[in-house]
Amino acid sequence: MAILNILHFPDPLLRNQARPVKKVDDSLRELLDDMLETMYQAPGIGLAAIQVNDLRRVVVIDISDEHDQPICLINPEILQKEGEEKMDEGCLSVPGIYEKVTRAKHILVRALNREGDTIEMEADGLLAVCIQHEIDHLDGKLFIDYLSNLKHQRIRKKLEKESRQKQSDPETVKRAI
Ligand code: GNR
Ligand code: NI
Repeated sequence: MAILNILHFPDPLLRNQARPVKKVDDSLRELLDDMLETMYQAPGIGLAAIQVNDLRRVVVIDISDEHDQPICLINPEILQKEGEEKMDEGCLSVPGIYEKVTRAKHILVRALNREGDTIEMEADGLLAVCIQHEIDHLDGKLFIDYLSNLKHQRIRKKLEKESRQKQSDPETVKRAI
């Protein structure tokens, strides 16, 4: 197992489109395990492979407090959406920013599980929000894309500044050497 490096906005790699997985094998299960470990450590309730610079179309989610209900979705698709709900969202790739986003309240999802079986699941509440947020990542989309241009620009400037400060931080320079 390994902790993977999470990319931060405005890294252009976060705009990549993920590619469907053709075969569910041990190499894919290893990625899923590393993603779960990375997500729990962050800590977060979801992670898309794109966020760790892997183009495979997979996400991991666990909204339980005990970190004992991991969900792995491979090639996930939303088959049905119903209703609307506005919820506060955050993202491990946009650290420190929390904003309200409107999404479907209830969804039906089809995906492969880690054994390669096709599964269908219904979700609402936080789980539905999280699944929609993760599938957006697989299509190069971030939750801040739903905000006004002005808010989007402000967030970009704030994170660009933080990233510049990190680059000149003596600890970061030491690690780079
Ligand atoms: O940890 C996360 N919390 C969260 C809260 C509200 C809506 C979506 C999320 S997902 C986020 C982890 C993440 O960035 N996944 O891509
Ligand atoms: Ni995210």
